Amino acid sequence: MRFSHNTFQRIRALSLFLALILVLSSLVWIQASVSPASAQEPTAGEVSMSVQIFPGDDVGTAAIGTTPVFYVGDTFKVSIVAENVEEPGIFGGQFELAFETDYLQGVDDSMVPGAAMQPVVVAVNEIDNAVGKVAYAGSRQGDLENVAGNVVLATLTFEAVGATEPPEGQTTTIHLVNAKLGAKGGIEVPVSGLVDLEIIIREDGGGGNGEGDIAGNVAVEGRAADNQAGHTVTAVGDLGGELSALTSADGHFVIEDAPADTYTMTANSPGFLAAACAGVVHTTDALTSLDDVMLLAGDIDDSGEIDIVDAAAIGLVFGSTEPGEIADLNVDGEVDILDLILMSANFGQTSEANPWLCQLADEL
Ligand SMILES: [Ca+2]
Ligand SMILES: [Ca+2]
Repeated sequence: MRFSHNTFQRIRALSLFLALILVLSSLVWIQASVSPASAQEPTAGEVSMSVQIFPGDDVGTAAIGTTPVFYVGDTFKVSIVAENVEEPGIFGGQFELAFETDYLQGVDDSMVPGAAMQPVVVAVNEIDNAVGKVAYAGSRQGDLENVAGNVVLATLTFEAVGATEPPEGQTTTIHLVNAKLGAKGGIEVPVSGLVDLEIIIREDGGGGNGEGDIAGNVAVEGRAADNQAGHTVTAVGDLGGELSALTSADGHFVIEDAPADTYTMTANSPGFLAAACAGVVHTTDALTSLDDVMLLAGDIDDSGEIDIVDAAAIGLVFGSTEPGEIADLNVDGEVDILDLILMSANFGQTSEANPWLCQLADEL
């Protein structure tokens, strides 16, 4: 068989075309396989800093690419992270956060340096909830190496105090400003971008007593039913979480949005015998409602036992009209025989012998 000149040219053109496609597609393949790695290795000077929700916290409906949602009363942790720090790394960093005080408050003393920076010299650690500002400056301490990679400079806790919605989708922003990084020797490491954190805050549906809450009533002896404010209820989870709430005047308490866990609940109030209830299984899709508890009067020193030490403690301040005196068990403004009677009637009682039967209804 003999090809005509034309046919030969067509075959040659087709071959070249196919070869070109092969070369192009392999280039695309090389590009595709190289891109992810190169994204993790930016050129020098491309360090960015961001405010991030601390991993592991309950972030409501948040998923990648969506705005985190919290409810009024929630607390959440944020980390300030230096990202893509290349060798030789950083030795210290400073930053400020600006936030809207109508929506957010920083939790006092909650700011701690990131683990990778430890041990660390912290020169500035301020949370100013009046103006909505956080300031931090910390450097590694002593003869240590720089650190590289994604470096958490510090972590702090915010409380959501006001709703950003409605209108739906309205957010509040934690702005990252005045950020600087430096390496050993006092050499500045340029920061190319600062990434803020936007969040949505919603009113809690019905202000508690809803799905995921733990609620009940705590009263103390010797006081009127409408004079039961300020007793403490603590929930300690088997997974290590600890939550607490105070009673309102009618003795009601709500621990809002408690993570699913098995809790030991403890009710306590100064001057009264603490009562505990173990093994409270709580899920986030139901209200865990506990049975009422009445705390016995007279454990002045909070030892878990009403004994001679408590009697002596009342004797020591007998006749006192000092406001807030713990021995004034019935809060009538004076430590007198009525308080001693309340205590003496419980002489010998212990917390252990007087548990909070918080799930009585379930057990019957
Ligand atoms: Ca005692
Ligand atoms: Ca009294």
